[in-house]
Amino acid sequence: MLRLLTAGESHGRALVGIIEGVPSNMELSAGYIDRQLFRRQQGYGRGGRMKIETDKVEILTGVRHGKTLGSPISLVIWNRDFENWEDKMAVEAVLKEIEKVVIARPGHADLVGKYKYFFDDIRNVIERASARETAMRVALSAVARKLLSDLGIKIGSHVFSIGTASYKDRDSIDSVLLGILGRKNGAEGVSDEADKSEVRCLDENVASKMVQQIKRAKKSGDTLGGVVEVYVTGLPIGLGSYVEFDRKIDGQLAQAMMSIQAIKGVEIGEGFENAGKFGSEVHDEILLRNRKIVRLTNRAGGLEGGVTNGQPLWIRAAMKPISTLMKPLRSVDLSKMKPAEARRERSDFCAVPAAGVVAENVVAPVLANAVLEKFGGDSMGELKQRFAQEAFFG
Ligand code: EPS
Repeated sequence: MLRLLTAGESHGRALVGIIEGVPSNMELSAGYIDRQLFRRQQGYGRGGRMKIETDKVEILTGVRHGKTLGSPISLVIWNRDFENWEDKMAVEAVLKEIEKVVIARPGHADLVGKYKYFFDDIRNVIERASARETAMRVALSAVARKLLSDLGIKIGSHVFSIGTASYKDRDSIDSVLLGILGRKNGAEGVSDEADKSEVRCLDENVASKMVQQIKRAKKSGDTLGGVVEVYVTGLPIGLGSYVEFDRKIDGQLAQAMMSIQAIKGVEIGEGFENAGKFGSEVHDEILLRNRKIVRLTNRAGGLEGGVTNGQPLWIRAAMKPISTLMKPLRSVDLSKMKPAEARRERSDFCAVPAAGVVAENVVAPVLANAVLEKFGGDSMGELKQRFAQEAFFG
């Protein structure tokens, strides 16, 4: 089974990570991981930091001559911005006076972090709570994504809405998605198309409305959230299980998505929309065609009973607007216990396009774990052989 661990402060020297449990003999290069890191850094609405960082991973252990060894794989991403923060983020004590952050931003981890860890400087909280952490999470997840990709399991995402800029109805986007998902590249084709847009949106008109909204938010010192959708194709029937709560794969996927910074809602398919409909309008009928079971709809989002059902997996996630505002909200100076405006910090205005890339990557370890649990194997050859012989797609 896969185990992942990340470490690193946003403006510290580096982000580091370990992934353990990857079978041997899987081809893996830094370039494969870097492609996901590059995609995560794109998108209209990012702030100044992304001009400083060009994230590249170094593989330190677990890979030899381009193939995994079955041993723990450790990665490092150096923070380029660290050179501007050497004193502020020094490991050793520094003699200089370092200004403390004492005003908490509403919606951020600032206030709770200060009280939980007993800090007099909110900088200690900001540094780890920052979404910079997702760079390493994506890097580690990309390793699991490679494992899935080698088995033909493809992942993709697109941005469904930013602020109120959204598709008018589901049908207009579903017909486009259905076409893409049916092609050779499966769900990865969704990302290939979405990546052509600066907001990762599949429809030009909706995309330009999204850009307009972000521009307006930026002008007024505000921020915006949105909804992203992740798809996975090539999944066999039977990943996850209904027999015990913690083996339900929808629960595991929700945890992976919900733990991305600023994600506040997760649904499988259109979970919330379906709650207001009749059962007859929601469930996907089971039909026979040429003695084969077929489903004409996928409202369940590829999961029934916490188990993959052979249909494309479809997960939606809602991101709240970023909590660092240039037009700050009211807060409190905790050193003086007096009202104050929240701190203005360099920040993104909208990171929804990047969140989609993070989301599509973080589902990979969950699914790779389920694949390893069901099919097993210490080497990629073994896993591939078992998958080819035993995977049932319906
Ligand atoms: C972030 C604030 C900004 C973002 C950062 C997340 O960083 P800074 O405060 O250094 O300008 O750029 O995102 C990343 C660094 C990244 O790699 O995604 C925050 O407050 O969470």
